[in-house]
Amino acid sequence: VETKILDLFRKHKDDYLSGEEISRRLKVTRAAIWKHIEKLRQTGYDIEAQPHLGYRLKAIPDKMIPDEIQNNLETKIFGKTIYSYESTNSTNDIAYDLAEKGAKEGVIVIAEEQKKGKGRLGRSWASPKGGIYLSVIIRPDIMPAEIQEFTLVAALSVAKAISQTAKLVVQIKWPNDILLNEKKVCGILAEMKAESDKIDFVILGIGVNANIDSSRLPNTATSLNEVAGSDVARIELARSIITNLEKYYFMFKKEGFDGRIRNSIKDLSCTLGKHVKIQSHSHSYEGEATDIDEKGALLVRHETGLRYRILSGDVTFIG
Ligand code: BT5
Repeated sequence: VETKILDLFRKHKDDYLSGEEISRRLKVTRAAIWKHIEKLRQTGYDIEAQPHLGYRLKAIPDKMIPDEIQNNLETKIFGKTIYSYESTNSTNDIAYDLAEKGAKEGVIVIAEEQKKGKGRLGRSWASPKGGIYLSVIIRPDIMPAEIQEFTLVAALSVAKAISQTAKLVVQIKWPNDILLNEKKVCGILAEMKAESDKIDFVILGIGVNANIDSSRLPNTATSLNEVAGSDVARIELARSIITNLEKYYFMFKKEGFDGRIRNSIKDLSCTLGKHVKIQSHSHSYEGEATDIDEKGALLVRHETGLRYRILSGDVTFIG
């Protein structure tokens, strides 16, 4: 019923709707309507009540409410089910559990904040309120070694979403970062459950520093509102992230990585052409980053002419 009430408010933007009218349209009693309005208020909706006039929606809360994200969400499967949390340890952990229990492709978990946000290799991800913490379940038919491609597909999707909604110019730093003004504004963590040659599922975890004061972030980080000068619309951004994720995931399934996706990633890359140092497992490599290959690996040419193909690692720019 709450979703239906919200739909009515949306259709009659800025108008008052009498309790009688809502009750007639939704075929529930006025007392019940009042209760649902109270519930919406508790969620954070600012609903004004005027004697003789009725109810009016003054403002929606700045919260990642599934109903708001799903409103006008034009996807086939991504985001049709969204689990949202005010606070949780890690959205990736919740999505992993759901996937193990059989949750379908496209199911999404979001949180306002994370207590134990995870980066790669046991590192932590600062996750204060104001950011976007989102994990999506996918079940691609690929080999475990191909997971790197999905990290890049997710990075491409988020980069497009940020430029489309916040109108900011961002770049992809191989393998899993999005940079804004040369500082990290988003990180991607892809986790999977796989047998030797088959993937059961992949969790794509995305953390975006949307509206966060930089004092709450590491020195190497920035946030969208810091650069934009005002808060960005988080719901719109989340909706765009989900839409782009589905778009590029479907494109991946149809055309593979090596084609439009790879080209777009290369276009947005700030890694290519740079002199880089890469720490990968126990090895360290240095040289010029020359290409991202058809499997998402980074190709590096050392000054001696030696060439490396690197699947994952931490990149630092030199000089
Ligand atoms: C990442 O790891 O960049 C992956 C981050 C993924 C976070 C999402 S949020 C939703 C989902 N649920 C989770 O629990 N995780 C995912 P990595 O490349 O290892 O980078 C981690 C490093 O980035 C840290 O060691 C810090 O130096 C830095 N860092 C930590 N928090 C940051 C933040 N909020 N913004 C920018 N940099 C940060």
